[in-house]
Amino acid sequence: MKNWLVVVLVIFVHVTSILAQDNYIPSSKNLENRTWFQDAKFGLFIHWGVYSILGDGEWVMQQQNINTDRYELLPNFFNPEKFDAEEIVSLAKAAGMKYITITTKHHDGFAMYDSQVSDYDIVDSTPFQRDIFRELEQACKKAGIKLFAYYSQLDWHHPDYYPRGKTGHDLGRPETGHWQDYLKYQNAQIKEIAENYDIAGFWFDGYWDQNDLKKQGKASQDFKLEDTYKLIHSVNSGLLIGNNHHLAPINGEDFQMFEKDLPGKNTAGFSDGTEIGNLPLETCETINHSWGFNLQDAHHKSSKELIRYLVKAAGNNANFLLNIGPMPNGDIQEEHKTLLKEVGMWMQNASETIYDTRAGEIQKEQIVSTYKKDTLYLHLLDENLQNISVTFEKPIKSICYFSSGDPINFKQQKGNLTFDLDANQMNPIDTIIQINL
Ligand code: FHN
Repeated sequence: MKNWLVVVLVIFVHVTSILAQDNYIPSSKNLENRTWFQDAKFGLFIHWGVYSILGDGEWVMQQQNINTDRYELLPNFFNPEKFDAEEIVSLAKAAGMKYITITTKHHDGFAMYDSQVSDYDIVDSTPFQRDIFRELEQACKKAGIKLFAYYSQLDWHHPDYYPRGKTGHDLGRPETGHWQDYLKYQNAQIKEIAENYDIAGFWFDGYWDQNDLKKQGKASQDFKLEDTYKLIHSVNSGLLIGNNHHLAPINGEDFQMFEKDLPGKNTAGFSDGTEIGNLPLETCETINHSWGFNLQDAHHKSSKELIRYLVKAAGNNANFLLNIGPMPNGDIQEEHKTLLKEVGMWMQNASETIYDTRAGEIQKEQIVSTYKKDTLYLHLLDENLQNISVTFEKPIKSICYFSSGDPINFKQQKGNLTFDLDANQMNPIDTIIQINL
């Protein structure tokens, strides 16, 4: 072989091995956890912080331009004596949820766990002095529910979150700061959460605060995501990392989430052109119109809407993370408790068609499908449907109504499956047809 060719080959092998090191390879524990995640299908999202006192959502600091020194008064009034981790976990469990994702720090920068890196946290700065994240961790463990930590990378409180991104400009902070020091602070908090709490993973948010500037060609700061992800996986390679950056997955992530939209849709404006990657998927949505507690928001979704969202998410291969915002006293609004119970009642009968499933091949406007092993479940989301005609080529053994078990006569010709529906078997929320293959 010519000398120059040997040199080129050596360089090529060296460069590819360096690249390979940079490419994240999930551990087998991580892959197992991803499968658990995909099987779990349904989780409870909790947005809770000192902002709940103001009853105007989690963006109140930004929306009302509250200076940091005034906002810092809020922890003094935060004493949620009705907070009961076990009650919240049992609400989630009764709803059929398998995990809880709660804000350990939202954009306001206030930590809802006992941070050793800062005293701006629930234990050191409130009269309550209890670590609600620890209490949830214990309650979750008892109930067999997994816990995820939401963490906002955007911070409206920390002085070193500077230069600022697209938000947090009029909050009275000095126009100075050291971005690298903010990253150290952020990573120290993330590390202590990963090390000190028994969690299943991280749910990041706020990356878009800088990235949206970058998209507009303006100067922006780099969160060095891959460093943070490496740090987390070096503490525990099994931890699942997702980031609500509204982009296709980035190296080091383990699941991809969509905000207020099913994968591939963009009705809410957060997923414009967002590619669906090949990681496990999740979609999050509010139970009313707000994430954090909003006193005036009475736009509660119906249990029918929530169940249908869950079914459609499963039919699109995604988990559904349904959000509630506890009140400042720690209690959950009665309407939300009732809705969770109603969803749970539906799950008691139909969870078999949701858990452990993957998206089935039949998807139409009002028909979604899920499958596992040799069973395909057709979810009919229109009670007035009279017959079904869909492309389906796999050989079918039998078809029945899932709830009654009553058989359905069908025809399958040239890859087309047809059958009539019995109006008496139709359900106003979701008529489930079981197809045995
Ligand atoms: O700004 C946040 C918002 O408060 C909330 O946390 C949602 C949840 O998906 N995410 C952000 C917006 O993308």
